[in-house]
Amino acid sequence: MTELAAVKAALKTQAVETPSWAYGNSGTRFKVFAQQGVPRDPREKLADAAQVHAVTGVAPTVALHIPWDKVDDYAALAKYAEDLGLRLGAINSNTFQDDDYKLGSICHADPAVRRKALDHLLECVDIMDATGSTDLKLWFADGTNYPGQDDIRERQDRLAEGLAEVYGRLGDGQRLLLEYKFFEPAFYATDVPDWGTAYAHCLKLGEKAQVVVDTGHHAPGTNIEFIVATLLREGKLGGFDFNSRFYADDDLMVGAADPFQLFRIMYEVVRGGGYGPDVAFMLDQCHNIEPKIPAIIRSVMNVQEATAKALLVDREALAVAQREGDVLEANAVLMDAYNTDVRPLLAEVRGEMGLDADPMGAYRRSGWAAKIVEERVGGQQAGWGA
Ligand code: AOS
Ligand code: ZN
Ligand code: ZN
Repeated sequence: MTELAAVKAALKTQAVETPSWAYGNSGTRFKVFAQQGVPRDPREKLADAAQVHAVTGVAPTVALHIPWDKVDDYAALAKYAEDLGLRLGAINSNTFQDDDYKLGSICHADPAVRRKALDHLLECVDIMDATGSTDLKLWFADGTNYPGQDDIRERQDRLAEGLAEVYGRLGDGQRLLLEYKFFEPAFYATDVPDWGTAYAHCLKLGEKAQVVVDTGHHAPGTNIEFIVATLLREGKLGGFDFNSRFYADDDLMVGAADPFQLFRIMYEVVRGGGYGPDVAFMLDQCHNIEPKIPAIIRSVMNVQEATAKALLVDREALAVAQREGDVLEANAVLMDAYNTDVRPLLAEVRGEMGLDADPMGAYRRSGWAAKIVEERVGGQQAGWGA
């Protein structure tokens, strides 16, 4: 296989998971601008996700959020997804929207609140059993706002104890993916604030526990690709929540704010052997002012473009320049790949996959947007917390 053929083959196997909540109405704490035609239930979210997959060919799975996607029969929902050509992906838990969780969930000082949170997490594993999902994605809003508010170390003990119980419930082929976030909603001390804390817990839990890197969850200036490289070296990178940000956890379209950062991350993924089924490439975004389905299509395309550029890096030339200490040449090799216009290559790849070369245009022409506006009245609010 020529090198280009290998790049194309790799691009054809790409899988980007879209989040159910991105299809519903969302907003900031100031206002939710409701859009017409948004899904009213989980099935309609899946129907929208199927449109994204139909035009991109690389978005075959959808992440669910419990209870936002609560249904009576999860196996039936999985079957419905299958009929649409999709699969259900990560199950995202919610231990942050009930009044009981004001001071935390599995880190709470009150054992009754911890029990409630744990029962929810165990229920999420039951749902995975029914849907065939392999990943339980945990993000905890737990933390404190004021110094002295609670004992930081005891909260870690409670966290470890809770995670161990959930971990023990995992079946074969199931993973626990632990997400970190440096602040918000807690403003003083978040209980899982950084990759180091997440990594330490996952290491103690065992090989089914891995870390999720949400690209919007770091302090400004953080070198995320370094974290990616480190976690891959340790076999602890479980997946990504992709989105982009200018300030904090903005949840904008991935690749919109900083496509160069996305390329650097994808380069470390490719370099570290993480491009494949063992790392989940999920989107975690909210489309507050832009039309949702096209925004998700654009996001998937942005990930594809960054991936194509990462795959195009001339790694041999880079290694030579690095060995020779040729700083400028090494940098130039990387930048050559980044500065390549990969849109024609991706258009070719899509053609070879039997897809329209222009996913955005294909969606526009499909008539789906007008159809859902006509058919769906009173669409769903995605909920807070993305
Ligand atoms: C919260 O900030 C996190 O990014 C979560 O990954 C996520 O958005 C949430 O779990 C979705 O419900
Ligand atoms: Zn996230
Ligand atoms: Zn987030």
